[in-house]
Amino acid sequence: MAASTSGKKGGKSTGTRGARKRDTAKANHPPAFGREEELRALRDMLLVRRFEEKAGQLYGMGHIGGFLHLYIGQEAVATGVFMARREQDDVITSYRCHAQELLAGADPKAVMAELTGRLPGVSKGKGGSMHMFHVAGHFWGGHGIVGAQVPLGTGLAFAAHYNGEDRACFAFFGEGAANQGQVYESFNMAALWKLPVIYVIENNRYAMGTEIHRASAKAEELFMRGAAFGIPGEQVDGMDVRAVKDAAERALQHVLAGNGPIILEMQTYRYRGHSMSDPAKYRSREEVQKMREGHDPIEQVKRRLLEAGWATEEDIKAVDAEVRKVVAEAADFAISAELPPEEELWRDVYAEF
Ligand SMILES: Cc1ncc(C[n+]2csc(CCOP(=O)(O)OP(=O)(O)O)c2C)c(N)n1
Repeated sequence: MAASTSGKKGGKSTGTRGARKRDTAKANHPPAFGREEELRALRDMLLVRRFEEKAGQLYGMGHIGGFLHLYIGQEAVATGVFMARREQDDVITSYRCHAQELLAGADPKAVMAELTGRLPGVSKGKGGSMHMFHVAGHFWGGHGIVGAQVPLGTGLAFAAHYNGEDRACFAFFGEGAANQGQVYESFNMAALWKLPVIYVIENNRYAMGTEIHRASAKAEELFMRGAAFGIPGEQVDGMDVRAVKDAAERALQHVLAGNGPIILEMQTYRYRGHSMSDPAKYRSREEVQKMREGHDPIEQVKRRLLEAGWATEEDIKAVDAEVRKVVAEAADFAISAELPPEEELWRDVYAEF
């Protein structure tokens, strides 16, 4: 499932002329996790999944209005990247942003309260599902305009580079956004100035209802999209949290060594519709079922924990129960918290310096 245009670990990129295939045997067997890493991955992915399931329920009950894009199925991508990133590294993404917000350290209560439009929400109830930030955790949103976060993420990397700070940026975007002009303008500047930015393409195969082959040339090789700029790329099994963490770690070393940007194409899948209003009739039930049964990122971790004897079924259930409690408390808080008063409409319109 994985290929690369760099072929090298960390170090200097070999460029993209004559793209090299990565050692696929190795790519299919990413470095094993230790017990603590497996348990962290399990907890983090369960937190994201249970949070999203609860958000979906609250939407159905009418507690959440407007847009709601869920991350269910894609948990390994954000989780693996956050396991690799250092505290000071920046992260920015699209409207499908609850996972990154939680993993950056935002309080689940405040995240859920943002979804229900309440004052203690992370954006004071004024941003909603698509516009959440966690500055203390170096998470810069949450952007509703497709692709807008790519130049912004490039700018974050420019700031780090310009100020001589030891910081890189992970800029996430979908495979649909990968066809946009602003993405290539960003690639050009990032490559020209050798900016420490890791472009994470979350290839979940559908941009709203459009299957990737209907919209993208060379749909099987999105990791090659930086070729004209000399940006190396790698295709990663985005359903395997170990593969994601490994690739993100190597990509981080690459950009921090001053080699300029790199692209990681995460091959992933979303189980639910694009947003809550999408009945997802453009694909078969069997297709979704096949991914759930054969590739689910959480089931993979559970299986490995059990096989290694690092956890029992009861231990795993206990982690799930603890996460469910956190999420249930977040939901209770979010439906009862105070609504923003009318004067909040006029606050935060312009930045104050
Ligand atoms: C500039 C712009 N064009 C169109 C839209 C409407 N729109 C919202 S999401 C989306 C599809 C994006 O798909 P992709 O980048 O693959 O991300 P995914 O939703 O799969 O995570 C579109 C066309 C928008 N929000 N912004």
